[in-house]
Amino acid sequence: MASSLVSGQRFPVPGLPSRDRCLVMGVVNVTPDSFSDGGAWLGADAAVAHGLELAAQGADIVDVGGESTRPGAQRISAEEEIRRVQPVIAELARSGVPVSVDTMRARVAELALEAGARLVNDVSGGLADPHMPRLVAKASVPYVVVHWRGHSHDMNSRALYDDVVREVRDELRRRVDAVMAEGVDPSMIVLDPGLGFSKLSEHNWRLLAALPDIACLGAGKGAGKGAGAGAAPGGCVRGAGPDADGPPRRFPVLVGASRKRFLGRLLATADGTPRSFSGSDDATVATTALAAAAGAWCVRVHKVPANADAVRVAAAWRAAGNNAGGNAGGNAGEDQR
Ligand code: PMM
Repeated sequence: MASSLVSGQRFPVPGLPSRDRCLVMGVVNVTPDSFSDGGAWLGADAAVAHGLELAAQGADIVDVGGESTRPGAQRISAEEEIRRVQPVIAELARSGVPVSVDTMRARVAELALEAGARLVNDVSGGLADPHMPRLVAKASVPYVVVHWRGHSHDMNSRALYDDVVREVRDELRRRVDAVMAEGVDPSMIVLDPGLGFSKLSEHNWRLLAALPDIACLGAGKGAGKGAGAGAAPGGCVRGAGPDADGPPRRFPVLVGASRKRFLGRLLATADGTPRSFSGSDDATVATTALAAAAGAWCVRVHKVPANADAVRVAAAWRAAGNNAGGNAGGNAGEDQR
C-alpha cells in the first residue's frame, strides 16, 4: 500500500468533527434522479428523516445535495435547488447534525450556510460558479475542492488523460491556487479527486491507488513531473522540477467512491451486466477501508454502518504501524497546515 500522507487526526478541519480516524460523510440526495439513490429522499420530511438516521448510524457529517451530477444529467434552476435543500439543511442543523451542502452555486451555498451548513462541497472546485470561492472565503468555512472538467451533460467526453494522476494533481493545484487567490484560507481546503467526474473506470482506480499523491501538492506551477514526483515515500516533500521552489502543500482528502459505476463494472456478471448501485455497497466498504488505511480524511457514502466500521478497522490498522515507516508522525515538521 502507498504510504499515507493525511489523516483525520493530523488534519482537523476547522468547524468540523475531529476524530482519530477517517470521517464518514453520509449522503442525502434530495433529487429525483441521482444515479445511486435518485428519488428516494425527494420530499423534505423523508430527506430529514434519512439524514437523522445516517447521523444516528455514525455519520460524522451529512452531505445534502439538490442537484444530480450523474453523467448526462441536465441542470436544474437555482430556485429549485434551494427549494429542495434549504429546509432539509435547516432541520438537520437544528438537530445538531454537522451538515455540508453539495452544490456548485454560490447562491445556494450562501443560503445553505445561513440555514446552518458548516461545509461547502463543490464538485466543480469553483469552476461552475466564479462567485463560489469568494463566498466561501467570506464565510470562512471549509471548502471541498473536487477535480472537475465540466458539467454532467457531456463530462464523459472529457475523460481523456495521458497520466491521470499527474493531470488531476496539476489541475487541483491550479484550483487551489485560484481559490486561495480569492481569499480561501488553505486550512479550509479539502481536496477530492472527483471519482466518476470525467473519469473512466481505469482512471478512478489509478486515482484511488494514488491518494497520497493527490493529498500532497508540490509547490508552484510545474511541480511534480510525474505521479508522485513531489511526494517521497512517507513524506510530502518539496516538488521536483525547476519551478518547484515554494513549500510543499498537503491537504486532507475526501473520497467519493460510493456506489459509483466503476464498482458496478468491476462486479459485472460474466455477460457484462454491471452490478446494481445498491449491490455495490460491499465494494464501497472495501474502498472505504483501503482509502482510510491510505490516510483519507473522509469518505462520502450512501450507507453508513458498514463504512463506519471500516474506518475504525483502518484506524486500528494504521495505529498498529502498518502505515509504512511511521509517516503519520515522521514528517510532521513538513506539514504546511
Ligand atoms: N460524487 C457525487 C456527488 N457529490 N461530492 C464529492 N465531494 N465527491 C464525490 O465524489 C461526489 C460528490 C455523485 O454521487 P451521488 O450522485 O451518488 O451522490
